[in-house]
Amino acid sequence: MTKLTQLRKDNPLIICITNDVVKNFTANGLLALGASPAMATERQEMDEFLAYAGALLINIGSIEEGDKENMLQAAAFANKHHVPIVLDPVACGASKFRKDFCLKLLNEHHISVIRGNASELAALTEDAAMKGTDADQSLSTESVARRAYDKFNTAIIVTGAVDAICQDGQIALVENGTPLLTKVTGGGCLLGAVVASFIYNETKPSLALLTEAIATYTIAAERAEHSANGTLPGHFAVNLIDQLYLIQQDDIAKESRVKEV
Ligand code: ATP
Ligand code: TZP
Ligand code: MG
Ligand code: MG
Repeated sequence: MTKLTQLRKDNPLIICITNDVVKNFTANGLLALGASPAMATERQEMDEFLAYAGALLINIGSIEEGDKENMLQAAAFANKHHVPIVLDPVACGASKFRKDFCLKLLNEHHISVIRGNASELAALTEDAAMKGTDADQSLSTESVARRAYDKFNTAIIVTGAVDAICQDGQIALVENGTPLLTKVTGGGCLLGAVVASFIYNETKPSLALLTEAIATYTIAAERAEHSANGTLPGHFAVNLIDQLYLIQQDDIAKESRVKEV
């Protein structure tokens, strides 16, 4: 059985510490996919939540000073319970505050996957600056992924027109997707949460599993674009939730455009 089918049977609890902009969209996306999201953040309850959670997402999109301790404590409890963590280092190249926090989190805790756009991963790896949350489209996702993997020695997903996934020094490129994902806020944030949903209970996810997660999401996005009024951002966002609900394992096998390099 492939992981999407298993996920829908197991309905894993995914703890999402995420930004204020995308909480509702993320929760709806995960419910549609077949996971069970909880947008819990308070450190006093994290030990109990993470004792039976499948994965933890830490997305720093609207991080404030007072959030740091909750995120660090959640990471510590996730490591204690062997729950995989996905980090989305939103806009970490835009301020020292964000970048220093991500580096501290990565230094002190085991993060299973870092998922960001090319500008974010380049900033985390080698001091490239960025403006706001959007990516510099001229960076090669593949080369950024390789360099980030060499630095952090954990799975890396760099998204863009082509998504590059690096695990165990191997790279897979997923060519599916649509630029409409960049016209909807949370297009990347929901992807991070979908990755967390696929890797539940696996602190070292394989390249194949990460590729399945990205292909599922980006094929659902292509199908959303081709559904009613799907080229309009508002309809596209709603269609994406619907397509995450409708997509089946066979669709992924038939429609994925993946290259291993
Ligand atoms: P940003 O902050 O720049 O919006 P992000 O964190 O939202 O970045 P993206 O890089 O936009 O993340 O990736 C989100 C999804 O959008 C991924 O699934 C990716 O495949 C898709 N995507 C991004 N840009 C394109 C593009 N030009 N063509 C096709 N798909 C794209
Ligand atoms: N501002 C802070 S977080 C956020 C915005 C607009 C959402 C970013 O979402 P994504 O998925 O990176 O486009
Ligand atoms: Mg985006
Ligand atoms: Mg993002």
